Amino acid sequence: MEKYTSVHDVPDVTALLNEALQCKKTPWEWENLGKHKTLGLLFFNPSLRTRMSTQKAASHLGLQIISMNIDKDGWKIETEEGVIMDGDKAEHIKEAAGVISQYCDILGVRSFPGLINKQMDYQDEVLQNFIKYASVPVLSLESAIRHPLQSLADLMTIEEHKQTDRPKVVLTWAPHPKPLPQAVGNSFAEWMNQADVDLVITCPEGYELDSQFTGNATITHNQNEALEGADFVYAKNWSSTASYGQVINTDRSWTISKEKMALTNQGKFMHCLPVRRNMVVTDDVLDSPASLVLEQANNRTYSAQAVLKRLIK
Ligand code: SN0
Repeated sequence: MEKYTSVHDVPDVTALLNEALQCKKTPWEWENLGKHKTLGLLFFNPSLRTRMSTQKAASHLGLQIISMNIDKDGWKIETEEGVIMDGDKAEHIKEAAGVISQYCDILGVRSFPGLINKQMDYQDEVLQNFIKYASVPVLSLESAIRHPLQSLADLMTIEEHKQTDRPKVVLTWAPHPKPLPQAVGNSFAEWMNQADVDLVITCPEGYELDSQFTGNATITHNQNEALEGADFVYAKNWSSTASYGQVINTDRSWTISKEKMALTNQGKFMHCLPVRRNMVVTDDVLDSPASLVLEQANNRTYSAQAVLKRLIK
């Protein structure tokens, strides 16, 4: 693989899934694969799981790691072409990417959307410019519109817990006090379209995700109807798509509760974390055996390891 930014970079999703499951069984089997190579991790936004799990995955492969909170510790980066740099941005992405490519053999980038201008965000400028100007493979650590390492870990978790060949997977919007990216929802939907699942997406009006991600999913504004018979309930907040980047609904009846889970087929609860307790999901669901959130987080290490293995080669 030349880069890892979406499911479309993966020629064989099932093979990558199996590779990730194998990494979980024998994490140290390839401990010399990354010997004398360096993984760079650039964060324009906060991270807990992505940073720690990707570093752990890299250490399983013998990679050296350079990690940087570039928003706090680096120069402010310009991404526009041909501008007069007379503002607060000291460094152009052309030089930054060129320089980092000399220090690192693989480069991971996290960059969230501005949530002001949909067209700009959906061009995924920061990630795309790193791909354009870096001479090494680039992997997304969550971009403005996708979170593919999370989605692969989610696919692993579903594979490990499914009771039927074709489980019903429900992606449901849930309330949140802040406007959040659409990346996790987009990416999860896109990956589930490549998996053998019955995908249903439910959200309030004005929160419909772009059809390039939702694909063949059934989409409904009726959450209770969606949850009926669900094997997996994947909750996530995202900001409005119609009133782009805004919070236009705070209806707490969308919170996933014991009552909501009772509509499912003894469904499992999933969330990428961090999760706002009693906004997105109630304590009694999150603290119950139905919750898979820690297993999802654990699988982040092995999804990252499988991807890094392919990028090293
Ligand atoms: C990010 C998101 O894309 O929704 C990262 C998820 C992996 N989540 C947040 O920014 C949560 C922030 C909050 O205040 O709850």
